[in-house]
Amino acid sequence: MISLFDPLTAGALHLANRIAMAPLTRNRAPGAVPNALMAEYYTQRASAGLIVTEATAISPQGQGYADVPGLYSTEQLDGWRRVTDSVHKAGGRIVVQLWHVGRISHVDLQPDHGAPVAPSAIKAKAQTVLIRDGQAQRVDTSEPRALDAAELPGIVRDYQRAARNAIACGFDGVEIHGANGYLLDQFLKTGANQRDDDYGGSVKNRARLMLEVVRAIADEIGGDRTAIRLSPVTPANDIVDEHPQQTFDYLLHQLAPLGLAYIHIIVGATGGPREVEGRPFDYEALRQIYRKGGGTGAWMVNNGFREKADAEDALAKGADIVAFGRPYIANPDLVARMRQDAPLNKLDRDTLYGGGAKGYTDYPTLSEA
Ligand code: 8OZ
Repeated sequence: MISLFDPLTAGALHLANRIAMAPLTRNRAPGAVPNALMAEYYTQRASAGLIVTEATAISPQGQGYADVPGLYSTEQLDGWRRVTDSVHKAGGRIVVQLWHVGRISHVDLQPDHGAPVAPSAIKAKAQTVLIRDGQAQRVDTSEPRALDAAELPGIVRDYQRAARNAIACGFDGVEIHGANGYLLDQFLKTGANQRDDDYGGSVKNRARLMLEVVRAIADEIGGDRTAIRLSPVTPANDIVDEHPQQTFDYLLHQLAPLGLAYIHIIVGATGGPREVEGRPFDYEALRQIYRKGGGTGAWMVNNGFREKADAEDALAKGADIVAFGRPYIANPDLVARMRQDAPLNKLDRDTLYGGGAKGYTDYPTLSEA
């Protein structure tokens, strides 16, 4: 039987174990610049087989929340370099999650207070976070404008440049955020995409932008350092697809030959149940399509894993890596705790988004408890 503690090679990534730290938005990068506190937080979690950073904006237009980091300015790259150096010194592996929020943004976060961009001018029934008078505040997302097809090559180049930046500042690879109702998921799914050009309508057209981004990044840094996160049926950020199985079967068939490091699947509703009412999905069939198409990347699963037995059951059913989100916020030494069957620290929900060290770098390890 495969254990969570067995090593694994995923493309060019050599992981000491199969426990990944899932990407987690924590809003502790004022000015969008990664800082020393973030380096401490990630370094505390370096015993994970792989750390996937919080979602990180590829461009100012890709920003949609207060105090999330970016990967496009010199200052940001210098900040990330300190994070990757420190994680590597502690023996860890770290990839950065590349993010463009699309319509999940607010004019106050956009260059020149412009409208957020989207496949179509359809407003999401969703909220984002702004800082007003020093306080984090939830606000409705702004009305987006539809992207002109002529703007899309520039967005692909922004992703490609961010991937190049990622390698330049020491990341082991990148994970493309293709999930949770952000730009690439908006193009992919019928609920947000009503375009009538080459980027809308058929599955092939809706998947085009995502596949262009994956191929451009794989060309730039190697497929074996490139990964993607997908959420076939999540309702997060007001996203829906009429025929998710058909959409994702096509997508995984196209991703299979690209030699990616791993495919990261959010099972069910992000942060919620793994079964979504009215949205059945066959994940096993999806993995088979990827494997039959020649896909050699590791299969990473995520969402609501907490118990070791539950995670090992996922490995027994064909997953290669399990990504833990909330347990990693509260347990920097999650790997040691799982190894020893030690109890987990309790999550403090009040300190998830924004703030400082409290609820971020002050969760105790076993030796401190
Ligand atoms: C929680 C809060 C803000 C953003 C996602 C990047 O859902 C996020 C996110 C999560 O993928």
